Parts: sequence; C-alpha cells; structure tokens
Amino acid sequence: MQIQNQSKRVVAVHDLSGVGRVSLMAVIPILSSMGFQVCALPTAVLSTHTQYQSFTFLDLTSEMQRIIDQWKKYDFRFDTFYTGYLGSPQQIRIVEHFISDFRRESDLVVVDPVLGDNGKLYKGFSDEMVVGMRQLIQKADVITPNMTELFLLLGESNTEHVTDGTLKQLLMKLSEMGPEIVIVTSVPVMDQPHMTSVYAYNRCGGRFWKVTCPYLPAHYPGTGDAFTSVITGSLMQGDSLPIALDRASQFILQGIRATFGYEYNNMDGIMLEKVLHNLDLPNQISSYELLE
Ligand code: PXL
Repeated sequence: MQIQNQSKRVVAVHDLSGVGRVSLMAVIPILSSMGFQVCALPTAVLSTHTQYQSFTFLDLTSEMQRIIDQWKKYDFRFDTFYTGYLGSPQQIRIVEHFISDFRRESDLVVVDPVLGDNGKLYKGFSDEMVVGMRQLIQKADVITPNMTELFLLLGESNTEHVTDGTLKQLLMKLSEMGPEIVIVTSVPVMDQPHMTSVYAYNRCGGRFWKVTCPYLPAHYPGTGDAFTSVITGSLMQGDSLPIALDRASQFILQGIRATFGYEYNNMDGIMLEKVLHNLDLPNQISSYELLE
C-alpha cells in the first residue's frame, strides 16, 4: 500500500491585488496556515483592490488558458477548486471549462460569487457578470454570497430587512440552482445594529444554521475573501458545516478586533498576520444555532 500523506491541494482562482489584503493576498496565507498547498491561477494583477480611487489592472484572461493548458500536460490534480474575483464574463467561461475538465467526483468546488457589496455592483462589473456567475454557481458544491450578491444572483431587488423565514426561502432557491451548501454573509440583525449574522443551508439534510457575531462599525475590504478561505480550509479538513461557520466567523472577528484599535486606513484590510496563528488552534467558543 502506498501511504497517502501529502498535503491536500487547493487551486485558488482570484486576482492578485498588491496592496489591501484581498483575494490571493488573503487566500494564500490563510490556506497555507491551515496546512494546505495553494496553487494560484491569477485572474488579474492590480496595484491595489478596486476600492481605492485609482488602480492599475492587468487582465490575465489569455494567460489563464495558457496556464491551464500547461497544467493539463502535467496532469496536475487538485482536491479543491476555489474561485473568487473574476475579471470578465470570458474568464468565468474559462473557469467553468477548467473545473469541468479537471474535477474528480470527490473534489470540492467552492465559488465565492464576487459581484458587489452594499447593494451595488463592484466597479467595472456589468449585468453580463451576473449572468455568467449564475452559470458558474451551477458547478459549485458551496457558495458564499453576501446579501447584495444573493439578491443579484436571484435577480430580485435588495430588501433591507428580511425575516428568517424569507431568508430560508432565498437560500433554498439559490441551492436549487446547483450548490448543495449556500452560506450568506453580512446579514443585518433586526434592531441590533451592533450584531451581524451568517446563515447557511445544507440541502443534504435540509438544515439551516446561523452564527451571530458582534459588528464593529468599520468596513474592511477582503473580509469576505478571508471568511470563505477559512470555510474552504475547514471543510477540507473535515469539519462539519456549523463548525466551519464558527471557525470562519471567529477568525474574522479576531482580525477586525486586532485591527480596529489602531489609527489606520481601513482600505488596507484586516491585519491577517496578527491572527493567522489562531487558525492552528481548536475552536475555542461555539456559537452556532440550528434554525427551526
Ligand atoms: O474582496 C473582494 C475583491 C477582490 N478583488 C478585487 C477587489 C475586491 C473588492 O473590492 O477590488 C480586485
């Protein structure tokens, strides 16, 4: 028997923004700290993320296909496919083909459908991206939209406050489009402006989960990328869905707390390097709830 004790491999399809701790600059340290080999398929190189006033943007669409073709020659295998910020509808199609071509039945596909936030599409994105993303999530096992992305994917208009009952319906509707697990982040808590929730639905078993965390009044880009990276690592290491939710929510809270006390430009993201070591520890607190 050959002992299979190598690190699991995750291919990360995200942009590389030099400054701001988003996308690959968050994904690589987090998943490496959790003990996985990260293989990067960069979608673009930017000077900073797009929430800075100006930035450079080098589109890598044609290079992506060349990289994939080389990987095919070497017959590389990945245990997990994890996609985030994609630069164009054409890139979405390349990634769809890449996943169809390389994935084996037991592999995990995580799609963070990065489209927008605070009710708006990100700069440079059009409705065509939304249409493309609806296609891509059909291939996913797990998706992690925020509230804005949830409504965009469903083609419904943003509603400020949704009840638990409505949110459950929305999660089930998204899951019917393909993914077995749907996790929605940054859900406001009614009458509690200092709290925020994450809701999740697992179609296998039909259960809904919720984790509620304190909300600090600051916006940091990249928290979505860090959240989904911890979810991905946690599922790769065999954690249950509610444990993965706990782990990811607590990591983000630790990151925000580590950063919030400094006089600081929030555009620089959360200080991941101060909290990465926490990923090695067992879960300290359990806060998940089963939604009845
Ligand atoms: O964190 C999402 C993200 C990823 N990549 C780029 C971004 C953003 C959000 O602003 O601009 C380039």
